[in-house]
Amino acid sequence: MANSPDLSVLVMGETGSGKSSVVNLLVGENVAEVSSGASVCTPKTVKHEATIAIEVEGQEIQMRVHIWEVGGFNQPEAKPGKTPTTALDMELGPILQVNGSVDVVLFCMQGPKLKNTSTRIFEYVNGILGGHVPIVPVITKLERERENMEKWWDRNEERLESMGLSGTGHACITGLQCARYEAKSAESRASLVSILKGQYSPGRKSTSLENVLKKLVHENPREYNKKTLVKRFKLDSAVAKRLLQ
Ligand SMILES: Nc1nc2c(ncn2[C@@H]2O[C@H](COP(=O)(O)OP(=O)(O)O)[C@@H](O)[C@H]2O)c(=O)[nH]1
Ligand SMILES: [Mg+2]
Repeated sequence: MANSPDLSVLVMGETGSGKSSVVNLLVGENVAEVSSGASVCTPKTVKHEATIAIEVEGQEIQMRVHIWEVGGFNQPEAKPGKTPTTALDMELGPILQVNGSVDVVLFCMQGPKLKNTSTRIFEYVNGILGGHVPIVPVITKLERERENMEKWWDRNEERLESMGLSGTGHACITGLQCARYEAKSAESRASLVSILKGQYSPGRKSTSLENVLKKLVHENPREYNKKTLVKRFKLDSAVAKRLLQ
């Protein structure tokens, strides 16, 4: 556990689930490249910064947020039962080097086309980060939901609960920012900000990514040694040594 005045957020989910759009909503500018149907988006993890005004006990404060759009989930065709990803640990290594801690995971899933891939990716992410950090489902692409976007949750709550995605809050959103959906877009941003605000209690303890990776390394001793940690995860040798202790 570590104290940090800033909030660290991991935005995860399969390619096309709307991660970059969520980042742009939070930052308030188009900083993350949204993939078009034609272009293959980069599988790399990218960091963004946001300053978000929130009210705490009647006072406006500027919440500084480090947002990591985590890549590496670009193999949605993985065979059933196989890990649907390259390696989350490989993505977490560099984040650990730069950031050290994490407060919350926003796990993006497209509501109208909720896929089994998302379920498998979630199980994998949950296996590594679950129990350490809240993993909050962000259901995207809901602008065509009748009445309000939250209705999606009412219909699908049980299904998500059966996946273990419950009790951590949620957001039902659209990542589209166009005149037609202006009100829904503002609502979506407010939902996301509200999740982040909920994690931003003063004096809170952020989760140390080093501890998360340490546990992973110790649970899978055959997979990890100093050489793989330094080379594959691009970790400093001192950090690699600590993880193996
Ligand atoms: N209709 C709709 N399209 C969206 C929404 N969010 C993202 N998209 C589209 O879905 C595609 C993938 O979005 P992107 O944010 O790049 O997803 P990422 O690959 O997870 O980063 C792009 O074509 C976006 O324009 C949404 O809320 N509604
Ligand atoms: Mg993206």
